[in-house]
Amino acid sequence: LMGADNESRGALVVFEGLDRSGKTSQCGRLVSYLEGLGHSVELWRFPDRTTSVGQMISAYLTNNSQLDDHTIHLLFSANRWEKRSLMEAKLKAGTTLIVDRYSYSGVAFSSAKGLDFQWCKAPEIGLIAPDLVIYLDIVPEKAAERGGYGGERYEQLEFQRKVAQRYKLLEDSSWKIVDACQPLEDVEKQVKEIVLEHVMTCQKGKPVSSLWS
Ligand code: DGP
Ligand code: NA
Ligand code: NA
Repeated sequence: LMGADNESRGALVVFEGLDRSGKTSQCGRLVSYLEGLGHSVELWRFPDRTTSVGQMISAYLTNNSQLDDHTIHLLFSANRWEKRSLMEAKLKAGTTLIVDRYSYSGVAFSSAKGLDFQWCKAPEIGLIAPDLVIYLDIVPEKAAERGGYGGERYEQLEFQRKVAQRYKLLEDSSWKIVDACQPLEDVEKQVKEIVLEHVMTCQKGKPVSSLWS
């Protein structure tokens, strides 16, 4: 069958947004929904704190270690690279991946510290490009009110404001913006509609491509 591989491949769907924008619950709900429709689907997240690189990242985020800004940036990127081949294999085998954060977090958070924007993008070149990025859009003040932030390094209002500005510079044609200030159920409904309309049909025949495209 011509093009059978591409036609049957899974979609790479990435969720992005500020801390406390609701990504983690929306990812979980979407995975359950797609499973219910009979799709082969897996929930992934970055950073993946289970690997040895991920454990270094986790220690940094919980303020149990100090690292130079460039160093931690490259570790976050390495954490995505160590999963790249598995990601490609899953997609080609027909499994859709719903991913909680990806390269956009990498660039938005590090450049918000003042690192050069293009320098931040460079190590992400060659990672698999998402078919769809769902940006859960929430004003930083609203996010901060949501049960308060936990104690992790980046969970501060002033810093999250800068991250939001950087995210705006990363928006491209693969992005769909969802108003995350709405009730959870309304966000969920919109996310499902977007995924059904733009991914579960559109990725047919579209080969896996690379960042930044
Ligand atoms: P999470 O486990 O999704 O809450 O993410 C942990 C924190 O790390 C969160 O504040 C976002 C930030 N983060 C996620 N990915 C990256 C990255 O690639 N680079 C940087 N600098 N920060 C990241
Ligand atoms: Na967090
Ligand atoms: Na999260």
